[in-house]
Amino acid sequence: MHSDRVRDGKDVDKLVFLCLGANLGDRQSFIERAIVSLEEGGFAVVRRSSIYETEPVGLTEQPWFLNTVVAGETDLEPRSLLILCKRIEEQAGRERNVRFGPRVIDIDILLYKGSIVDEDSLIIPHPRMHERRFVLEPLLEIAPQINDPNQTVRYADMLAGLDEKKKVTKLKGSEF
Ligand code: PH2
Ligand code: MG
Ligand code: MG
Repeated sequence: MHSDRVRDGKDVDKLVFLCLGANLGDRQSFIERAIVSLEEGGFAVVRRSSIYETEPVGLTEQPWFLNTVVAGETDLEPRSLLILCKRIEEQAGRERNVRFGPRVIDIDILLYKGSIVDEDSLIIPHPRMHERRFVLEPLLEIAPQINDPNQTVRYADMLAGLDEKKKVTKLKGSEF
């Protein structure tokens, strides 16, 4: 945990991590606009990963995604944060039809201040994050030492042992 904290003085257990994804239209601008809307909604971004171009997982017959992970501070409770994310998705014009299918913007809560949430339609840590390269690579870029909330799994070890070999490449010039 130590080397994560020295980056910017923030303790990763006080941060909230979100994954943003887009695979329709001007993907990068949907991501940038969503980040502005998150800030306006009470989520203060303190770290951003690069933007990654990623091969679709799950439903493979769809355009490639841009994905990024952001870490932030917020006073919003998990449920209120989820409502904010859904509102931003809707305002961006997202239509919900195909599960795992194409979307202008998807905002998923990965980790919330090192805590565990298991409620109706709100499970944190995100139940599929540990098996997704498009989540783990950007996450580890901004929090290389991070563990799961139980402090039993290092996400770096999960990534190292991952079978999923979908392509994930940093978009040039997108580092922060
Ligand atoms: N999101 C999904 C399904 N598949 N694949 C990639 N590469 N990136 C995503 O964000 C993604 C996906 C469902 O939310
Ligand atoms: Mg998702
Ligand atoms: Mg989602």
